[in-house]
Amino acid sequence: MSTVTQEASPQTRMKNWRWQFSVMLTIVFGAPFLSAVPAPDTESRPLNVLFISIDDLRCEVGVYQGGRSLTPNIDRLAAAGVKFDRAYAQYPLCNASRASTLFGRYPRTSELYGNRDWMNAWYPDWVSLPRYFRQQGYFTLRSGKIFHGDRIDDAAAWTVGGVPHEYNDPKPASVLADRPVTRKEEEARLAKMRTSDVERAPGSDYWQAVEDPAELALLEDTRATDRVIEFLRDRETGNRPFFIGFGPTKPHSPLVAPKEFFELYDLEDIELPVDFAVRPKVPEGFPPAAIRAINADLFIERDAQADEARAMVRAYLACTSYADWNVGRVLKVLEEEGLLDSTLVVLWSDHGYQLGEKGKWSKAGSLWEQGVRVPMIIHHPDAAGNGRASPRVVQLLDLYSTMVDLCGLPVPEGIEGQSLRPLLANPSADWETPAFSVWSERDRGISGAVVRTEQWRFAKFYGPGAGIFLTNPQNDPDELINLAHDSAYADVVAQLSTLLDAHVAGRTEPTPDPLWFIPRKE
Ligand SMILES: [Ca+2]
Repeated sequence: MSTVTQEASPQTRMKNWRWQFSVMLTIVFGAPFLSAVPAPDTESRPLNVLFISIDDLRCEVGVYQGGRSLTPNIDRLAAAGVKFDRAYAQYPLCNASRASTLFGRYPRTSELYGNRDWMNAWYPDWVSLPRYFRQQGYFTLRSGKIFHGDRIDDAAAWTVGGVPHEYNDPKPASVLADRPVTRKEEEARLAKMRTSDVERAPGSDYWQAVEDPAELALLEDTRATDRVIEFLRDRETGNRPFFIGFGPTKPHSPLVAPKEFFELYDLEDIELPVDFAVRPKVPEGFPPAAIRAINADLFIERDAQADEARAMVRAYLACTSYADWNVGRVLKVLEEEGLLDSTLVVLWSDHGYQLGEKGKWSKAGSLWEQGVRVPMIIHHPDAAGNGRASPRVVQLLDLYSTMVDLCGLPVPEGIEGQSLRPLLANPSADWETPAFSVWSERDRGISGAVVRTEQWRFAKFYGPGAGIFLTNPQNDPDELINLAHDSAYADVVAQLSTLLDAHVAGRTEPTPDPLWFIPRKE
Protein backbone atom coordinates (compact mmCIF):
# COMPACT_ATOMS: atom_id res chain seq x y z
CA MET A 1 0.00 0.00 0.00
CA SER A 2 1.33 3.43 -0.84
CA THR A 3 1.90 6.06 1.80
CA VAL A 4 -0.75 8.18 0.11
CA THR A 5 -3.59 5.80 0.86
CA GLN A 6 -2.52 4.95 4.40
CA GLU A 7 -4.21 6.54 7.34
CA ALA A 8 -1.06 7.27 9.29
CA SER A 9 0.01 9.40 12.23
CA PRO A 10 2.30 12.36 11.45
CA GLN A 11 5.20 10.39 12.96
CA THR A 12 4.54 7.42 10.69
CA ARG A 13 4.23 9.72 7.74
CA MET A 14 7.58 11.31 8.44
CA LYS A 15 9.06 7.86 8.87
CA ASN A 16 7.71 6.81 5.50
CA TRP A 17 9.02 10.01 4.03
CA ARG A 18 12.46 9.44 5.51
CA TRP A 19 12.42 5.90 4.23
CA GLN A 20 11.97 7.28 0.74
CA PHE A 21 14.85 9.70 1.36
CA SER A 22 17.08 6.80 2.29
CA VAL A 23 16.08 4.86 -0.80
CA MET A 24 17.13 7.81 -2.91
CA LEU A 25 20.37 8.18 -0.99
CA THR A 26 21.16 4.60 -1.94
CA ILE A 27 20.48 5.44 -5.53
CA VAL A 28 22.68 8.47 -5.53
CA PHE A 29 25.67 7.28 -3.67
CA GLY A 30 25.50 3.71 -4.94
CA ALA A 31 26.23 4.95 -8.46
CA PRO A 32 29.90 5.34 -9.35
CA PHE A 33 31.11 8.65 -10.76
CA LEU A 34 32.89 7.67 -13.91
CA SER A 35 35.42 9.64 -15.87
CA ALA A 36 33.55 11.44 -18.64
CA VAL A 37 30.61 11.28 -20.96
CA PRO A 38 32.07 8.88 -23.51
CA ALA A 39 31.73 9.13 -27.24
CA PRO A 40 28.67 7.19 -28.37
CA ASP A 41 29.56 3.50 -28.61
CA THR A 42 27.44 1.77 -31.17
CA GLU A 43 28.74 -1.65 -30.06
CA SER A 44 27.36 -1.35 -26.55
CA ARG A 45 23.74 -1.57 -25.59
CA PRO A 46 21.98 1.75 -26.26
CA LEU A 47 20.90 3.93 -23.36
CA ASN A 48 17.31 3.85 -22.20
CA VAL A 49 15.64 7.22 -21.62
CA LEU A 50 13.44 8.40 -18.78
CA PHE A 51 12.09 11.81 -19.80
CA ILE A 52 10.25 13.50 -16.92
CA SER A 53 8.32 16.68 -17.77
CA ILE A 54 6.68 18.33 -14.79
CA ASP A 55 3.90 20.80 -15.54
CA ASP A 56 4.19 24.42 -14.34
CA LEU A 57 7.04 23.75 -11.90
CA ARG A 58 9.16 26.83 -11.29
CA CYS A 59 12.51 26.51 -9.45
CA GLU A 60 10.51 26.00 -6.25
CA VAL A 61 12.47 22.83 -5.58
CA GLY A 62 14.48 22.11 -2.44
CA VAL A 63 17.80 21.81 -4.22
CA TYR A 64 17.40 25.16 -6.02
CA GLN A 65 18.37 28.28 -4.10
CA GLY A 66 15.32 29.74 -2.36
CA GLY A 67 13.18 26.70 -3.19
CA ARG A 68 10.70 26.09 -0.37
CA SER A 69 9.18 22.79 -1.53
CA LEU A 70 10.22 19.56 0.13
CA THR A 71 11.44 17.56 -2.84
CA PRO A 72 13.82 14.89 -1.52
CA ASN A 73 13.67 12.74 -4.63
CA ILE A 74 14.33 15.49 -7.16
CA ASP A 75 17.07 16.79 -4.84
CA ARG A 76 18.77 13.40 -4.87
CA LEU A 77 18.49 13.16 -8.62
CA ALA A 78 20.12 16.60 -8.82
CA ALA A 79 22.90 15.46 -6.49
CA ALA A 80 23.51 12.41 -8.67
CA GLY A 81 23.43 14.21 -12.02
CA VAL A 82 24.05 17.72 -13.34
CA LYS A 83 21.67 20.42 -12.14
CA PHE A 84 21.28 23.42 -14.43
CA ASP A 85 20.86 26.59 -12.36
CA ARG A 86 20.11 28.82 -15.33
CA ALA A 87 17.82 26.87 -17.64
CA TYR A 88 15.10 28.74 -19.54
CA ALA A 89 11.87 27.96 -21.35
CA GLN A 90 11.40 29.57 -24.75
CA TYR A 91 7.74 30.40 -24.13
CA PRO A 92 5.76 30.83 -20.88
CA LEU A 93 2.76 28.63 -21.77
CA CYS A 94 2.33 24.85 -21.88
CA ASN A 95 1.75 23.87 -25.50
CA ALA A 96 4.01 26.40 -27.20
CA SER A 97 6.88 25.66 -24.81
CA ARG A 98 6.48 21.92 -25.18
CA ALA A 99 6.16 22.20 -28.97
CA SER A 100 9.40 24.21 -29.08
CA THR A 101 11.23 21.72 -26.85
CA LEU A 102 9.85 18.55 -28.44
CA PHE A 103 10.37 19.69 -32.04
CA GLY A 104 13.67 21.48 -31.37
CA ARG A 105 12.60 24.84 -32.84
CA TYR A 106 12.47 28.33 -31.37
CA PRO A 107 8.90 29.68 -31.23
CA ARG A 108 10.04 32.50 -33.53
CA THR A 109 11.02 29.85 -36.10
CA SER A 110 7.74 27.92 -36.07
CA GLU A 111 5.57 30.93 -35.09
CA LEU A 112 3.56 28.51 -32.93
CA TYR A 113 2.51 30.53 -29.89
CA GLY A 114 -0.84 29.12 -28.77
CA ASN A 115 -2.34 26.29 -26.75
CA ARG A 116 -4.49 24.99 -29.61
CA ASP A 117 -2.00 24.48 -32.38
CA TRP A 118 -0.43 21.22 -33.43
CA MET A 119 3.10 21.51 -34.84
CA ASN A 120 2.77 18.69 -37.39
CA ALA A 121 -0.37 20.29 -38.86
CA TRP A 122 1.84 23.29 -39.63
CA TYR A 123 5.04 21.40 -40.47
CA PRO A 124 4.24 17.79 -41.45
CA ASP A 125 7.90 16.89 -42.02
CA TRP A 126 9.19 17.86 -38.58
CA VAL A 127 9.82 14.83 -36.36
CA SER A 128 9.13 15.13 -32.64
CA LEU A 129 11.74 13.94 -30.16
CA PRO A 130 9.89 10.81 -28.98
CA ARG A 131 8.86 9.96 -32.53
CA TYR A 132 12.50 10.21 -33.56
CA PHE A 133 13.54 7.79 -30.82
CA ARG A 134 10.79 5.43 -31.94
CA GLN A 135 12.00 5.67 -35.55
CA GLN A 136 15.50 4.82 -34.31
CA GLY A 137 14.31 1.56 -32.80
CA TYR A 138 13.21 2.55 -29.31
CA PHE A 139 10.13 1.23 -27.55
CA THR A 140 8.32 4.41 -26.49
CA LEU A 141 5.76 4.85 -23.73
CA ARG A 142 3.77 7.96 -22.89
CA SER A 143 2.25 8.26 -19.44
CA GLY A 144 0.96 11.70 -18.41
CA LYS A 145 1.35 15.08 -20.09
CA ILE A 146 4.15 15.26 -22.64
CA PHE A 147 2.87 17.29 -25.60
CA HIS A 148 -0.35 18.83 -24.27
CA GLY A 149 -2.22 16.13 -22.38
CA ASP A 150 -4.73 14.15 -24.39
CA ARG A 151 -5.76 17.19 -26.42
CA ILE A 152 -2.53 17.47 -28.34
CA ASP A 153 -0.42 14.35 -28.63
CA ASP A 154 1.82 12.87 -31.30
CA ALA A 155 0.12 9.48 -31.52
CA ALA A 156 2.76 8.22 -33.96
CA ALA A 157 5.51 8.94 -31.42
CA TRP A 158 4.42 6.26 -29.01
CA THR A 159 4.57 2.49 -29.16
CA VAL A 160 2.03 2.61 -26.35
CA GLY A 161 0.11 5.46 -24.72
CA GLY A 162 -0.48 7.74 -27.71
CA VAL A 163 -3.86 9.28 -28.50
CA PRO A 164 -5.16 11.15 -31.57
CA HIS A 165 -4.91 14.92 -31.20
CA GLU A 166 -7.90 17.19 -30.96
CA TYR A 167 -6.46 20.19 -32.81
CA ASN A 168 -5.28 20.01 -36.39
CA ASP A 169 -5.77 23.40 -38.04
CA PRO A 170 -3.14 24.38 -40.62
CA LYS A 171 -0.91 27.38 -40.04
CA PRO A 172 -2.69 30.64 -40.90
CA ALA A 173 -1.51 32.34 -44.10
CA SER A 174 -0.07 35.15 -42.00
CA VAL A 175 0.67 35.00 -38.31
CA LEU A 176 1.76 38.64 -38.37
CA ALA A 177 -0.65 41.57 -38.28
CA ASP A 178 -0.41 44.06 -41.16
CA ARG A 179 -1.25 47.04 -38.91
CA PRO A 180 -1.23 47.92 -35.20
CA VAL A 181 -4.23 46.92 -33.13
CA THR A 182 -6.68 49.76 -32.48
CA ARG A 183 -7.75 50.72 -28.99
CA LYS A 184 -11.32 49.60 -29.76
CA GLU A 185 -10.13 46.18 -30.91
CA GLU A 186 -7.99 45.80 -27.83
CA GLU A 187 -10.85 46.72 -25.50
CA ALA A 188 -13.05 44.13 -27.19
CA ARG A 189 -10.33 41.49 -26.89
CA LEU A 190 -9.79 42.15 -23.18
CA ALA A 191 -13.54 42.01 -22.50
CA LYS A 192 -13.77 38.66 -24.29
CA MET A 193 -10.73 37.33 -22.43
CA ARG A 194 -12.21 38.34 -19.05
CA THR A 195 -15.44 36.48 -19.86
CA SER A 196 -13.72 33.30 -21.04
CA ASP A 197 -11.25 33.30 -18.12
CA VAL A 198 -14.08 33.71 -15.61
CA GLU A 199 -15.91 30.81 -17.27
CA ARG A 200 -12.77 28.71 -16.92
CA ALA A 201 -12.11 29.70 -13.31
CA PRO A 202 -14.17 27.00 -11.54
CA GLY A 203 -11.98 24.29 -13.14
CA SER A 204 -8.69 25.97 -12.30
CA ASP A 205 -8.82 28.52 -9.51
CA TYR A 206 -8.87 26.42 -6.32
CA TRP A 207 -6.91 24.04 -4.12
CA GLN A 208 -7.95 20.77 -2.54
CA ALA A 209 -6.28 18.46 -0.02
CA VAL A 210 -7.58 15.00 -0.91
CA GLU A 211 -8.34 12.53 1.89
CA ASP A 212 -10.99 10.18 0.59
CA PRO A 213 -9.36 6.86 -0.49
CA ALA A 214 -11.65 6.58 -3.50
CA GLU A 215 -10.60 10.06 -4.70
CA LEU A 216 -6.93 9.36 -3.99
CA ALA A 217 -7.05 6.29 -6.18
CA LEU A 218 -8.37 8.39 -9.06
CA LEU A 219 -5.68 11.07 -9.00
CA GLU A 220 -4.33 11.36 -12.52
CA ASP A 221 -0.65 11.66 -11.57
CA THR A 222 -0.79 8.70 -9.19
CA ARG A 223 -2.21 6.61 -12.01
CA ALA A 224 0.29 7.89 -14.59
CA THR A 225 3.10 6.98 -12.19
CA ASP A 226 1.64 3.51 -11.56
CA ARG A 227 1.56 2.99 -15.33
CA VAL A 228 5.29 3.79 -15.63
CA ILE A 229 6.10 1.49 -12.71
CA GLU A 230 4.09 -1.33 -14.23
CA PHE A 231 6.00 -0.87 -17.49
CA LEU A 232 9.39 -0.84 -15.74
CA ARG A 233 8.52 -4.05 -13.87
CA ASP A 234 7.35 -5.94 -16.98
CA ARG A 235 9.48 -4.30 -19.68
CA GLU A 236 8.12 -6.23 -22.60
CA THR A 237 9.95 -4.21 -25.22
CA GLY A 238 11.21 -7.06 -27.39
CA ASN A 239 14.86 -6.28 -26.55
CA ARG A 240 14.50 -2.69 -27.66
CA PRO A 241 15.80 0.16 -25.48
CA PHE A 242 12.97 2.19 -24.00
CA PHE A 243 12.03 5.86 -24.03
CA ILE A 244 9.55 6.72 -21.31
CA GLY A 245 7.75 10.05 -21.48
CA PHE A 246 6.51 10.57 -17.92
CA GLY A 247 4.53 13.77 -17.38
CA PRO A 248 3.18 14.61 -13.90
CA THR A 249 0.56 17.37 -14.30
CA LYS A 250 0.99 18.93 -10.86
CA PRO A 251 1.71 21.66 -9.73
CA HIS A 252 -0.45 22.92 -12.64
CA SER A 253 -3.77 24.35 -11.40
CA PRO A 254 -6.13 23.32 -9.89
CA LEU A 255 -3.84 22.66 -6.92
CA VAL A 256 -5.08 19.21 -5.92
CA ALA A 257 -2.90 16.73 -4.02
CA PRO A 258 -3.17 14.14 -1.24
CA LYS A 259 -3.65 15.78 2.14
CA GLU A 260 -0.42 14.41 3.59
CA PHE A 261 1.56 16.69 1.28
CA PHE A 262 -0.30 19.75 2.55
CA GLU A 263 0.61 18.72 6.08
CA LEU A 264 4.32 19.07 5.29
CA TYR A 265 3.86 22.87 5.40
CA ASP A 266 2.71 25.29 8.10
CA LEU A 267 0.54 28.05 6.79
CA GLU A 268 2.11 30.49 9.28
CA ASP A 269 5.54 29.88 7.75
CA ILE A 270 4.49 30.85 4.23
CA GLU A 271 5.85 34.25 3.27
CA LEU A 272 4.35 36.32 0.51
CA PRO A 273 6.68 37.91 -2.06
CA VAL A 274 8.07 41.41 -1.43
CA ASP A 275 6.16 42.71 -4.46
CA PHE A 276 2.92 40.92 -3.59
CA ALA A 277 -0.20 42.75 -4.81
CA VAL A 278 -3.88 41.78 -4.76
CA ARG A 279 -4.16 42.24 -8.54
CA PRO A 280 -1.56 42.14 -11.36
CA LYS A 281 0.62 45.24 -11.01
CA VAL A 282 3.44 46.52 -13.19
CA PRO A 283 6.38 47.76 -11.08
CA GLU A 284 7.06 51.46 -11.40
CA GLY A 285 9.26 52.32 -14.34
CA PHE A 286 8.52 49.14 -16.34
CA PRO A 287 6.55 48.89 -19.62
CA PRO A 288 2.78 48.36 -19.05
CA ALA A 289 2.86 45.27 -21.30
CA ALA A 290 5.29 43.53 -18.89
CA ILE A 291 2.35 42.21 -16.82
CA ARG A 292 -0.94 40.98 -18.27
CA ALA A 293 -4.01 42.62 -16.75
CA ILE A 294 -5.74 39.29 -16.05
CA ASN A 295 -4.56 36.24 -14.11
CA ALA A 296 -5.02 33.08 -16.14
CA ASP A 297 -4.70 30.24 -13.58
CA LEU A 298 -5.39 31.34 -9.99
CA PHE A 299 -7.15 34.39 -8.52
CA ILE A 300 -8.85 34.85 -11.87
CA GLU A 301 -10.58 38.24 -11.92
CA ARG A 302 -10.68 38.43 -8.13
CA ASP A 303 -8.46 39.90 -5.43
CA ALA A 304 -5.77 37.77 -3.80
CA GLN A 305 -6.15 38.56 -0.11
CA ALA A 306 -3.09 37.71 1.98
CA ASP A 307 -4.55 34.77 3.92
CA GLU A 308 -5.94 33.04 0.88
CA ALA A 309 -2.75 33.82 -1.01
CA ARG A 310 -0.71 32.00 1.66
CA ALA A 311 -3.02 29.00 1.43
CA MET A 312 -2.60 29.02 -2.36
CA VAL A 313 1.20 29.09 -2.08
CA ARG A 314 1.08 26.22 0.40
CA ALA A 315 -1.10 24.26 -2.06
CA TYR A 316 1.48 24.85 -4.83
CA LEU A 317 4.26 23.59 -2.54
CA ALA A 318 2.11 20.57 -1.60
CA CYS A 319 1.48 19.77 -5.26
CA THR A 320 5.22 20.04 -5.92
CA SER A 321 5.96 17.57 -3.11
CA TYR A 322 3.31 15.29 -4.57
CA ALA A 323 5.02 15.48 -8.00
CA ASP A 324 8.33 14.74 -6.26
CA TRP A 325 6.84 11.72 -4.52
CA ASN A 326 5.70 10.35 -7.87
CA VAL A 327 9.12 10.99 -9.40
CA GLY A 328 10.67 9.17 -6.42
CA ARG A 329 8.43 6.14 -6.91
CA VAL A 330 9.61 5.80 -10.50
CA LEU A 331 13.30 6.31 -9.64
CA LYS A 332 13.07 3.71 -6.88
CA VAL A 333 11.80 1.10 -9.34
CA LEU A 334 14.44 2.13 -11.88
CA GLU A 335 17.02 1.33 -9.24
CA GLU A 336 15.39 -1.91 -8.11
CA GLU A 337 15.30 -3.11 -11.70
CA GLY A 338 19.02 -2.42 -12.08
CA LEU A 339 18.44 0.18 -14.81
CA LEU A 340 20.20 3.22 -13.35
CA ASP A 341 23.46 2.56 -15.14
CA SER A 342 21.79 2.12 -18.51
CA THR A 343 19.25 4.93 -18.42
CA LEU A 344 19.55 8.62 -19.26
CA VAL A 345 17.27 10.55 -16.89
CA VAL A 346 16.15 14.05 -17.91
CA LEU A 347 13.88 16.12 -15.66
CA TRP A 348 12.47 19.49 -16.74
CA SER A 349 9.45 21.75 -16.43
CA ASP A 350 7.72 23.42 -19.38
CA HIS A 351 8.06 26.97 -17.90
CA GLY A 352 8.16 28.84 -14.60
CA TYR A 353 5.37 30.44 -12.60
CA GLN A 354 4.51 33.57 -10.61
CA LEU A 355 3.07 32.84 -7.18
CA GLY A 356 1.81 36.33 -6.35
CA GLU A 357 4.96 38.20 -7.43
CA LYS A 358 3.75 41.49 -8.94
CA GLY A 359 0.21 40.29 -8.22
CA LYS A 360 0.46 37.57 -10.86
CA TRP A 361 -0.71 33.97 -10.36
CA SER A 362 0.16 32.25 -13.60
CA LYS A 363 2.88 31.82 -16.18
CA ALA A 364 0.99 33.13 -19.19
CA GLY A 365 2.81 36.10 -20.65
CA SER A 366 5.47 36.23 -17.93
CA LEU A 367 8.83 37.17 -19.38
CA TRP A 368 10.16 37.72 -15.85
CA GLU A 369 12.79 35.39 -14.43
CA GLN A 370 10.09 33.58 -12.42
CA GLY A 371 8.06 32.96 -15.57
CA VAL A 372 10.69 31.40 -17.80
CA ARG A 373 13.36 29.92 -15.52
CA VAL A 374 12.89 26.18 -15.00
CA PRO A 375 14.40 23.30 -13.07
CA MET A 376 16.44 21.09 -15.38
CA ILE A 377 18.45 18.04 -14.30
CA ILE A 378 20.27 15.52 -16.48
CA HIS A 379 21.65 12.27 -15.16
CA HIS A 380 23.84 10.42 -17.64
CA PRO A 381 25.31 7.38 -15.87
CA ASP A 382 28.87 8.18 -17.03
CA ALA A 383 28.98 11.98 -16.93
CA ALA A 384 32.12 13.41 -15.31
CA GLY A 385 30.12 16.44 -14.18
CA ASN A 386 27.68 14.38 -12.12
CA GLY A 387 27.14 15.76 -8.66
CA ARG A 388 27.76 19.35 -9.75
CA ALA A 389 25.61 22.31 -10.73
CA SER A 390 26.10 24.24 -13.96
CA PRO A 391 25.86 28.05 -13.77
CA ARG A 392 25.70 28.37 -17.56
CA VAL A 393 22.65 29.74 -19.37
CA VAL A 394 20.94 26.91 -21.25
CA GLN A 395 17.58 26.46 -22.95
CA LEU A 396 14.90 23.77 -23.03
CA LEU A 397 15.50 23.96 -26.77
CA ASP A 398 18.85 22.24 -26.14
CA LEU A 399 17.23 19.04 -24.88
CA TYR A 400 16.48 17.58 -28.32
CA SER A 401 20.10 17.72 -29.55
CA THR A 402 21.44 16.74 -26.15
CA MET A 403 19.36 13.60 -25.75
CA VAL A 404 19.83 12.45 -29.32
CA ASP A 405 23.58 13.07 -29.04
CA LEU A 406 23.94 11.28 -25.68
CA CYS A 407 22.12 8.26 -27.06
CA GLY A 408 24.51 8.05 -30.02
CA LEU A 409 21.95 9.01 -32.66
CA PRO A 410 22.48 11.54 -35.47
CA VAL A 411 20.87 14.92 -34.82
CA PRO A 412 18.17 15.48 -37.49
CA GLU A 413 18.59 18.40 -39.89
CA GLY A 414 16.98 21.68 -38.86
CA ILE A 415 17.07 21.12 -35.11
CA GLU A 416 17.92 24.33 -33.25
CA GLY A 417 19.61 24.29 -29.85
CA GLN A 418 22.91 22.68 -28.94
CA SER A 419 23.98 19.46 -27.30
CA LEU A 420 24.86 20.07 -23.65
CA ARG A 421 27.38 17.23 -23.69
CA PRO A 422 30.32 19.59 -22.91
CA LEU A 423 28.51 20.88 -19.80
CA LEU A 424 27.77 17.35 -18.61
CA ALA A 425 31.49 16.62 -18.78
CA ASN A 426 32.40 19.98 -17.19
CA PRO A 427 29.48 22.02 -15.83
CA SER A 428 31.67 25.16 -15.73
CA ALA A 429 32.91 24.89 -19.32
CA ASP A 430 32.66 28.02 -21.48
CA TRP A 431 29.20 28.49 -22.94
CA GLU A 432 28.32 31.70 -24.73
CA THR A 433 24.78 31.20 -26.07
CA PRO A 434 22.16 33.30 -24.24
CA ALA A 435 18.56 32.18 -23.70
CA PHE A 436 15.63 33.69 -25.59
CA SER A 437 11.99 33.64 -24.54
CA VAL A 438 9.08 35.25 -26.35
CA TRP A 439 5.35 35.86 -25.91
CA SER A 440 2.51 36.59 -28.32
CA GLU A 441 -0.40 38.31 -26.60
CA ARG A 442 -2.80 38.97 -29.44
CA ASP A 443 -2.08 36.39 -32.17
CA ARG A 444 -0.50 39.24 -34.12
CA GLY A 445 3.14 38.18 -33.84
CA ILE A 446 5.60 38.45 -30.95
CA SER A 447 4.47 41.05 -28.39
CA GLY A 448 7.36 40.59 -25.98
CA ALA A 449 10.84 39.04 -25.94
CA VAL A 450 13.61 38.65 -23.41
CA VAL A 451 17.26 37.69 -23.70
CA ARG A 452 19.02 36.19 -20.66
CA THR A 453 22.77 36.18 -20.21
CA GLU A 454 24.59 35.12 -17.05
CA GLN A 455 24.49 38.70 -15.79
CA TRP A 456 21.51 40.42 -17.40
CA ARG A 457 17.90 40.19 -18.44
CA PHE A 458 16.85 42.53 -21.25
CA ALA A 459 13.26 42.61 -22.57
CA LYS A 460 11.37 44.44 -25.32
CA PHE A 461 7.61 44.74 -25.69
CA TYR A 462 5.73 45.58 -28.89
CA GLY A 463 2.13 46.61 -29.46
CA PRO A 464 0.08 48.46 -26.81
CA GLY A 465 2.09 49.14 -23.64
CA ALA A 466 5.40 48.77 -25.51
CA GLY A 467 8.77 49.53 -23.94
CA ILE A 468 11.98 47.95 -22.69
CA PHE A 469 13.52 46.81 -19.44
CA LEU A 470 16.94 45.77 -18.20
CA THR A 471 17.37 44.04 -14.85
CA ASN A 472 20.32 42.62 -12.98
CA PRO A 473 18.99 39.42 -11.39
CA GLN A 474 22.01 39.03 -9.12
CA ASN A 475 21.58 42.42 -7.40
CA ASP A 476 17.83 42.67 -7.94
CA PRO A 477 16.37 39.13 -7.90
CA ASP A 478 12.80 40.45 -7.57
CA GLU A 479 13.25 42.55 -10.71
CA LEU A 480 12.01 45.82 -9.25
CA ILE A 481 14.50 48.24 -10.84
CA ASN A 482 14.49 48.98 -14.55
CA LEU A 483 18.01 49.97 -15.57
CA ALA A 484 17.24 50.32 -19.29
CA HIS A 485 16.96 54.10 -19.21
CA ASP A 486 19.99 54.67 -16.98
CA SER A 487 22.82 56.02 -19.16
CA ALA A 488 25.34 54.01 -17.13
CA TYR A 489 23.99 50.89 -18.85
CA ALA A 490 23.68 52.28 -22.38
CA ASP A 491 26.34 49.91 -23.73
CA VAL A 492 24.72 46.85 -22.18
CA VAL A 493 21.33 47.89 -23.58
CA ALA A 494 22.77 48.48 -27.04
CA GLN A 495 24.51 45.11 -27.09
CA LEU A 496 21.53 43.09 -25.81
CA SER A 497 19.12 45.03 -27.98
CA THR A 498 21.06 43.99 -31.06
CA LEU A 499 20.94 40.34 -29.97
CA LEU A 500 17.20 40.48 -29.27
CA ASP A 501 16.37 42.33 -32.49
CA ALA A 502 18.18 39.66 -34.49
CA HIS A 503 16.24 36.92 -32.69
CA VAL A 504 12.77 38.35 -33.35
CA ALA A 505 13.46 40.02 -36.73
CA GLY A 506 10.37 40.05 -38.94
CA ARG A 507 8.21 38.41 -36.30
CA THR A 508 7.03 41.25 -34.04
CA GLU A 509 3.59 42.79 -33.64
CA PRO A 510 3.37 46.38 -34.92
CA THR A 511 3.32 49.03 -32.16
CA PRO A 512 0.56 51.66 -32.27
CA ASP A 513 1.51 55.30 -32.63
CA PRO A 514 0.69 57.13 -30.37
CA LEU A 515 1.64 54.55 -27.80
CA TRP A 516 -1.68 54.09 -26.02
CA PHE A 517 -2.58 51.34 -23.62
CA ILE A 518 -5.64 50.48 -21.55
CA PRO A 519 -5.29 51.31 -17.85
CA ARG A 520 -5.73 48.22 -15.72
CA LYS A 521 -8.25 47.78 -12.93
CA GLU A 522 -6.39 48.08 -9.63
CA1 LIG B 1 2.68 24.05 -18.19
